[in-house]
Amino acid sequence: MTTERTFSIIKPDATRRNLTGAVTKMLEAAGLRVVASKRIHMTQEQAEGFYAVHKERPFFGELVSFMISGPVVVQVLEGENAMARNREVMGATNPANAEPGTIRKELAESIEANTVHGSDSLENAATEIAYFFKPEEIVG
Ligand code: RTP
Ligand code: MG
Repeated sequence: MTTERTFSIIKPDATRRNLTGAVTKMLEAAGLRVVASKRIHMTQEQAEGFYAVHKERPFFGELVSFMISGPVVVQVLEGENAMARNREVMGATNPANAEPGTIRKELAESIEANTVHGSDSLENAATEIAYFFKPEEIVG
């Protein structure tokens, strides 16, 4: 059994609808522990840097605009198989394809305004955590 850490963002569609608690409740119910959390309003440069891997995708500009359209909550989640477990409770990128009981099925508005981000590998998780948090801000 290995305890992992992964990175999560509660996106602007969720903060706008006052759903940060509802999202966090679902993450905790899935066995994930919030070991760092802060509410921020990303700058355009921060969002472009975070999503640099998607730079060539057709939706890049819209994605960055959406992510800076309001505050977000960035979190570090800890638990057994945290990365995969978080992806599972998030559900499919497009809420229309997400399984019942997942965050995106229950709460998301659209493929873009899909309520949460979650790291898709342990390597990316480490990079994404370091992008937003200093080591001393994470309390396990
Ligand atoms: P995320 O990175 O946010 O956890 O989501 P994901 O892995 O499920 O999706 P990904 O393919 O990495 O895409 C990143 C985010 O871009 C937006 N998106 N829009 N308009 C579109 O076709 C489209 N496709 C993706 C979503 O907000 C997605 O979460
Ligand atoms: Mg992704």
